[in-house]
Amino acid sequence: MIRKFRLGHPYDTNAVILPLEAESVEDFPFKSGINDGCFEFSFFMQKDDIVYGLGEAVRGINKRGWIYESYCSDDPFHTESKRSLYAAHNFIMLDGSGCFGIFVDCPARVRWDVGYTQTAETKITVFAQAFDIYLITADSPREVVREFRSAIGKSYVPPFWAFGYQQSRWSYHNAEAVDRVVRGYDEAKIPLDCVYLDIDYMQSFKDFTVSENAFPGFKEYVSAKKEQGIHLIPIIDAGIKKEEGYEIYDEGIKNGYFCKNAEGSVFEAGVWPGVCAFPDFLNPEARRWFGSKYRYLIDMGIDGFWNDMNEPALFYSVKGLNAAIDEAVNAKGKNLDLGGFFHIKDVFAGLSNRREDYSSIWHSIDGKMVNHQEVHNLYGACMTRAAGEYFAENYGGKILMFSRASYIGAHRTAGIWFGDNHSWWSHILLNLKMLPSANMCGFLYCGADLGGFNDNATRDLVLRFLALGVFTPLMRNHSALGTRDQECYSFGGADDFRDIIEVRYRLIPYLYKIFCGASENNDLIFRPLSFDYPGDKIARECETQLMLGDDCMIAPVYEQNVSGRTVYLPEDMRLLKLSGTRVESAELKKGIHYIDVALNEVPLFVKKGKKIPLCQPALRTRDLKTDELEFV
Ligand code: MIG
Repeated sequence: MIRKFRLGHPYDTNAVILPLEAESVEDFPFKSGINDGCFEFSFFMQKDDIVYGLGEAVRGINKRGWIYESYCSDDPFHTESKRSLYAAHNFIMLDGSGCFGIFVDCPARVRWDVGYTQTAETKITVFAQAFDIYLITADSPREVVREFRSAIGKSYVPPFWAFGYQQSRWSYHNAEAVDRVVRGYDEAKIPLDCVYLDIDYMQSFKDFTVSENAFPGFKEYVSAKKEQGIHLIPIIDAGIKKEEGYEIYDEGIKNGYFCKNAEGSVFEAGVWPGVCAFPDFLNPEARRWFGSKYRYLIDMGIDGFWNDMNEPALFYSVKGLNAAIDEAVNAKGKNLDLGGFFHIKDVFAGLSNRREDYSSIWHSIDGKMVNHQEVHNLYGACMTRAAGEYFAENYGGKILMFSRASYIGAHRTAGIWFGDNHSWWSHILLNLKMLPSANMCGFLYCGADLGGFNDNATRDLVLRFLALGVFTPLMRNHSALGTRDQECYSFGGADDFRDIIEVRYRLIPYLYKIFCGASENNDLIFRPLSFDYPGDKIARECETQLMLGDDCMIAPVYEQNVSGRTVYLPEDMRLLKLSGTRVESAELKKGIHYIDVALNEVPLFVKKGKKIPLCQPALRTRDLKTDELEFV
């Protein structure tokens, strides 16, 4: 059952599509009240209760014992100490002494104190005067998720080829660099479907332009790659370069499509191209305009995009930078004491993504000026909605789209990736833990940067990361500027990498079926073990394994210098070790086992009486014979 409680006149976020009568928030059956102008409510947790949800967030599948904040943030350090990442996924649920879910439909900041201040209490603070809160009750956590998901609508299904393996880097600077990647994979006979274009394919980082120097004859180039079965996926950033004569900027100015300052001038901040204006994605007309701009690249044969920097990320606001420079100029020649020195240092260090700059942004929504803080968490989602709605209308389901920032609702038109992780072993597990949480919030097409984005990767890390990535709908290896190469052919011994990626291609028909089923039935692809074995204490506490679809369990290796890992089987299962076209199989009894997993193997645990279809691998998804299946 779903009930909806309303305070004030909330902005329509487009998250929930099921029409429901709103009750007054006064009837909300939780301890609640207004504190400091914010709405607060709380529920108690028994010792063994589990709290799930919050989608893309740090820490465990069980969110207890930390404080989280929904405030889309460009933060490349995904450590335990953080409260916010790029997304705002305001769905949380309790499983144990009760079974219910809560969705706070409010695009302003929301704080989730899940037993941080008071161990046995979850306290939720909504930093707004108008919102809807949904209360979902059902008999089991999986039912709560299904019920919630049916209210927010079916999840995005990408084109089939988007289940192939994808290679990215910031950046493959030009056509030669892209060709080297394709050649590298083809020569090593490792499957590949997509190569990514990061910001350097553009002219001076301007959206919807292509550098003639880097990619001469882009349209022909795209179609030549297409013939080879390779999709090129360009990045689109939120900021639009301030430059007279640049069509997008000029049109935005002429039509008033950019975000404003309080006094009505265009809000300006620095990102990659230097000073930028920011499309007012909250304004439906501006959204339609921006969405139609993707056509420039689609007409060149492009059929996939990733939307970046749409929290929005701000390196500096022009106002903030000028003030900082004034302070520095003032300090020149002075004998700065410790306080004085650190003040100047902090002023510059604090220029990026300042809340005070966000507060100075204004949107025009239905003719009304709305402060950015009231809708901050919708900015990226609306950028993606702009593209998604345009694609749905004009290209029905043929375009791959995923975004960095997101809000529930965006799951209907796009996927997400989990942003700038690190080449750290701990981030394999973080990737795993986000998967069921993202699924609860409707995001099915998702994945992390395999191999890790920041820092240098090692061969074993990339292999282990990929062995988890075999199961994630978005299977993309991506890394940052200046880091060590981490393409599958970069480390020597490419055979091991082929063995892993071929397993993915063998599983694609099966994974695609699970994916479409989950979208169709508002279900999860990945579930915590506790969803399936609620009475089993070890399963309930398991944070390193996941149920996959209705037949399988996965348990990737996530530590360095180990020959395998300990796995808990909540029932008798068959262990498959998949490697290239090899399948090793062993029956295992319920209980704890240490299993050996070589660097070129993918372990998969199959429940009794289930069969797993495999096809022959191919170098491209288009060459897969998806109707010639063998069953294990
Ligand atoms: O400030 O476009 O998360 O995937 O490679 C960094 C460059 C901007 C952040 C994205 C990352 C991408 C990078 N971008």
